[in-house]
Amino acid sequence: AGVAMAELPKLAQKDTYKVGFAQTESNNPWRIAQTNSMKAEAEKLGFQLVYTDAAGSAAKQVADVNSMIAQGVDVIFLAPREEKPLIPAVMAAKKAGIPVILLDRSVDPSLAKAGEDYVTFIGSDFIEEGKRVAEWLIKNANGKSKIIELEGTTGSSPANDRKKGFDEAIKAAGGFEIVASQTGDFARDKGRQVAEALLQAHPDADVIYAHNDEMAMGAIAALEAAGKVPGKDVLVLSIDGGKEAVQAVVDGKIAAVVECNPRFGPKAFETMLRYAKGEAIDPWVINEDKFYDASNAAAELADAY
Ligand code: GYE
Repeated sequence: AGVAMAELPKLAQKDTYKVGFAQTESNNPWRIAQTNSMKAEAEKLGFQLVYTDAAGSAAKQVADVNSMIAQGVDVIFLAPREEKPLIPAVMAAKKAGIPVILLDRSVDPSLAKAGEDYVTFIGSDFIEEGKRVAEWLIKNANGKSKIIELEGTTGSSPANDRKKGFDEAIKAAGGFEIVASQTGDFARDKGRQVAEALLQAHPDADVIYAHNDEMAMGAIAALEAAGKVPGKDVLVLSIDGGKEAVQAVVDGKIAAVVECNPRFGPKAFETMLRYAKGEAIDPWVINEDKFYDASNAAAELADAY
């Protein structure tokens, strides 16, 4: 390996760029809002956007990145579906001299490093998100204690970290039990099916913590189908803070939501242009998340994506 290989590829300063955006899937409002934000910002700047949708397949996403490399894009924004399978894509781009910026999800830090293999990870602190949900529950449980956890996509950084942050805080607090924890793949229908099965196995569960809004909405459908009242019999907690979920907080069906804002466009392109200028970029460009519960949901509804 030559010296150049050890270094992050540079990005030249130009009037316009051909920019790749490798999206992971488009089956939920969060993803659609993110894609729209990226497209709108590229258009605003007059940059060409090469957009791909991996349709929920890490293998397709690797192929999508390889095709962007073949098309000679200047830079690649990658939303890696899972932490490990996208490593070869990051390395292939690096080898081809194309800088990669990770959006919204990260890769396994023991296998690829910011500032070395990719420029930076732009996104939320998922451990903190899980912890904030747990802290709200610890304060507001009112005797409820048996938790069903609906995990996001197995092997994805938000699923790993939202679980870690929540589980550790819940364990440290004492008095709670996670009676079941299973993946719903960040998807509404899968979340509904898994919640339905877990509610049957654990009829005394009185809290559902979903790693995203889509699964929370699925869980609400499962609760209602089982004749239970969300917000009363069972507290539903979520992460993302889309309009539908914030409305569900207003309606009392979701107890609390940590925001995870999908509007990445302005920050993504600003970071890219700072990198082209030769500015030092932090290994992690952290997004700040708001928090919604009954105290502020109505006032915040208009701003939710
Ligand atoms: O919470 C979820 C989406 O990676 C942060 O992925 C993102 C998550 C988001 O499918 O709804």
